[in-house]
Amino acid sequence: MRPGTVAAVDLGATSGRVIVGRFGDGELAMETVGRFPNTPLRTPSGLLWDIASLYRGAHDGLAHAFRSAPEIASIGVDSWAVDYALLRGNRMVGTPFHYRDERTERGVRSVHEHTPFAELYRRNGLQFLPFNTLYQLVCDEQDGFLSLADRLLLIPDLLGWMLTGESVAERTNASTTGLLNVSTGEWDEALASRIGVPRTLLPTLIDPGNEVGGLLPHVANELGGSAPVVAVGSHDTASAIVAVPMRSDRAAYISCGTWGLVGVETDAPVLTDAARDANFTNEGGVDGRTRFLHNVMGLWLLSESIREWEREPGAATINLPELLGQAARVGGPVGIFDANDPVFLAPGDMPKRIATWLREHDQPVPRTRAEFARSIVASLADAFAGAVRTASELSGVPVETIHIVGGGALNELLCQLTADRAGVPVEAGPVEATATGNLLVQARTAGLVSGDLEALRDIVARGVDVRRYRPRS
Ligand code: LRH
Repeated sequence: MRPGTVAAVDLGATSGRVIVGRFGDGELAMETVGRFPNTPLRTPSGLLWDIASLYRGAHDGLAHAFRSAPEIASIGVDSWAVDYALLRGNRMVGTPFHYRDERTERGVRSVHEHTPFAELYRRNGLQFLPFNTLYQLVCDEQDGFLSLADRLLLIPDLLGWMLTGESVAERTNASTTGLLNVSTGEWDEALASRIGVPRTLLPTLIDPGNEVGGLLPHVANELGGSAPVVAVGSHDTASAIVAVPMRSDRAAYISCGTWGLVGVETDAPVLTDAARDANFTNEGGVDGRTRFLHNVMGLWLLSESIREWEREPGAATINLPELLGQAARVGGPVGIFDANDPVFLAPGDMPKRIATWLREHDQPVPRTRAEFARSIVASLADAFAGAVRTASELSGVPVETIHIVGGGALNELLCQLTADRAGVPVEAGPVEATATGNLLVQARTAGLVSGDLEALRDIVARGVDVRRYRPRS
């Protein structure tokens, strides 16, 4: 390992951060220099991302990063998948939609009218998620917006463009659009044109580790420093998987934040009918690996419930660790609901939807917040364990350990119940997996570290205190 410093911009669905990573002495030391909220906007157009405030947060965080570490060798940006901005020349055409906006229902109907899901799966290898980019694009096409644009940029590529003026499509995130051919890793031009997306809208594909470009002069000036933007696994989940300290031939991972992304890493896509029927996805990983996984609803169920309770008149702010402590002490059985049910996707009154689901399925309905939290965590653990089992069966990867990374690694009840339900030990950590994976890929490009993903994972394993949970009978 050669000493050096890189900076990660990591945008999550509820907050963003800028993290400086210092490599040296065989270890990575991370310093969070910027943290900012990501609050979607409900407007007459629909549910939108406040992209200007995200750029502001990233920008100010990077300025702080250069003050703290003027020697920064590169900058990498990652975010949630699927969402994008349309551009014409140097202007954005409107504000990017949030994937939880409900407009995509008609997009799904339109696409499936001419291309059945089984054909889509053969071509793009993706699980059905109603918000996959191609369904969103059909809505833009029908509303007359595609014809206004000359290109589309996924969110991390959009931030990259704001910083450098360069327009590219990083491949791991492009793999979530539905328009990338799962076998060739290239744009599926025939499919794009069938749904009315001109080839010219799709930027040149680049891989993690490739340079996007240098900072625009005014940006370098504002930030008080300069460094190239380098593509990382710009899909946050791709970056997170880089930082799972696992033996990928015998482990499963759960990248648990807003979503719970549950699966295994494989060398090639799994495109069987069984994988399709189980709604497993083949997303592109760093170094050409495949992320064979399933989206489970994740901590969104809990955070959206808390938001609802905090909206009640006179409500106090809810302390999450305290609530989880109370949930852990709930005695007796709680209702288990299907954490994969799409009724839980949209923003809104989550406790009410959970109660309705449980009532309709003759299950006990929670009476207190602690019981709700317990029901959510137990249902997630159930869905996680089921998805691990399915991932293993469909891929042939024997699972001896389940790694939980991301914010969910801090949730002791969730980790323990997942171990219990799966009958497999859980290793929890790192919490900041996404930023870690982002920094590691940049460090490799900068020549600070070398080797394959296993070598990068060794660095994580050496530096992180993993917490172990044995399954209880
Ligand atoms: C997690 C995530 C996930 C996608 C969803 C849109 O942040 O990127 O991998 O499916 O957001």
